[in-house]
Amino acid sequence: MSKRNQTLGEFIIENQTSFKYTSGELSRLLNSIRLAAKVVNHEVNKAGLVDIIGAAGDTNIQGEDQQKLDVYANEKFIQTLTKRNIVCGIASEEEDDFITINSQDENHQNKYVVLIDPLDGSSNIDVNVSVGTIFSVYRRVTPLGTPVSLEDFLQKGSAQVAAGYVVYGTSTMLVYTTGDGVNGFTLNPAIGSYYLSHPNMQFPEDGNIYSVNEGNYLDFPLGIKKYIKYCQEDEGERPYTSRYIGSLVSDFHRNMIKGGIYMYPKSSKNPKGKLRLLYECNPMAFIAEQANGKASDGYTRIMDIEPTELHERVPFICGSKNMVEKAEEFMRNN
Ligand code: P6P
Repeated sequence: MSKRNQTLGEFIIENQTSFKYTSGELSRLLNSIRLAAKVVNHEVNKAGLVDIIGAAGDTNIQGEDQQKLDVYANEKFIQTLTKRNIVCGIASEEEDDFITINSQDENHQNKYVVLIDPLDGSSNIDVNVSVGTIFSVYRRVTPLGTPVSLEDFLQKGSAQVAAGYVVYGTSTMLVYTTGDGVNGFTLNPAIGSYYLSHPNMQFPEDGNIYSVNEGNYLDFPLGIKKYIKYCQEDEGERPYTSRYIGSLVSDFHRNMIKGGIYMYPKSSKNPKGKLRLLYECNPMAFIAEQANGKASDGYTRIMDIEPTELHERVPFICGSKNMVEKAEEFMRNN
């Protein structure tokens, strides 16, 4: 049972009995993410004041300019998860390959792997628009006592044991699920504690916000074009409004509170879509479904997609159930 203004630490302890695995490690894992998010939040909030923004001069596997905050966030989450000696491996958008964590786990006894987008929406950093961290947690599937392998990361989203995001916005929030609903915690920066501010978050079944980069409209599949026109049809009054921040975490968070749909379809520039299945779409899909929403690639449930490679991309449609189902209907019929 959640109590408003409970701290995140109290909430984790109170609810760990509802978690079906040995929840001690998972609680410690969530606590390490909580700490890393506070450290990253501190840097994000002062990015404009110190010379930490701007490209780090390097590019990640996606061929995208790595912003210094990307690099910083990646290092902090990896460092914190490693120090807590909880996970056996980490995969990150900022790392070409997965990282085996055996500095303190030389016997490979840790059960969990974490996949993370350390700073999503980083192109917004230099223009002071909110960005986010997205994480996904699995139990390893290869035998304890052996080094973690790619197989431990290439699991369907339906096998996730936890997923969440941090949104570094007007306030910093950590929103996560362990499969028993979605809860949102707001950071009080003055004392460095997160407080339960959004218990049992739910997507409204319907909404009137659609989030898509309409600059790519001409390149979208016909079904998406027709769904966008359906949203824009003026049936006596404009039923929908377009809101697109260019930061998945922020668009998703707003849509979950107000009702809406987020779409990143495939296009000639992104023939498989732009968003990454393992550390963007799967965790957001887990959260969406736990909040009575829906997530698909237009045809298939995101969490049923069998991953084949660490950084694979998929088209992504996610949000209020009735809106996603309407978009899927247009995709099926065109
Ligand atoms: P575009 C950020 O790079 C991101 O992965 C999501 O956070 C965001 O929704 C999307 O890409 C923005 O992409 O092509 O519209 O700028």
